[in-house]
Amino acid sequence: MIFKLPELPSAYDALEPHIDAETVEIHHSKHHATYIANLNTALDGQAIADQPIEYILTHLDELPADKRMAVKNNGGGYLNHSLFRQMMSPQGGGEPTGDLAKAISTTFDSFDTFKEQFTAKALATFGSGWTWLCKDKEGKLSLKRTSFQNNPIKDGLTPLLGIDVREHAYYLKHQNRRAEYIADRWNVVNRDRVAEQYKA
Ligand code: MN3
Repeated sequence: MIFKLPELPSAYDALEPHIDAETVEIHHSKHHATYIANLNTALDGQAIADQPIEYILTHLDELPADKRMAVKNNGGGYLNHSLFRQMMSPQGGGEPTGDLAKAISTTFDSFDTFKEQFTAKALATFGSGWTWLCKDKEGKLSLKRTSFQNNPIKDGLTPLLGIDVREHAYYLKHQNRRAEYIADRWNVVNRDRVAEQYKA
């Protein structure tokens, strides 16, 4: 399989004013595209290349040792950024309803506490990485942080919501103000998609 750059669900400027068009365009057409190009190069001629990316990332030992790091980094970059864009919507933001709202209240006491804890985790990331809301096989929610382009699937978890805190995700608009980027990011959370993934 040749991995391809997914089309964005909405225009580059659709997340304005929270996330600026130039950042979305560069993040998609340069960073995301480069992960995919490097992933395809690293997987060239490998039997595992026909598997879905989730399989590949959890079976790196099926690759020759000298290919594993490139596939882990670039395959993770491909998967994380594919999820990232689906997790954002111009009609996003606000509080969840239904089963997800109940699960968040049970796990974190309230939506506000969940938001505070998620934000604190994202702010405390040193360098690049991701912060995630995940569910385990029993549907239990938890917050996770991964470094570089790692994804919680490596621990058997399903990522429901993730935020990229690498500077390329916000520097053009927010410069060094990561807290403002995270605050803006809450306004475009694709609540419906997070709820769907929770039920799936
Ligand atoms: Mn990124």
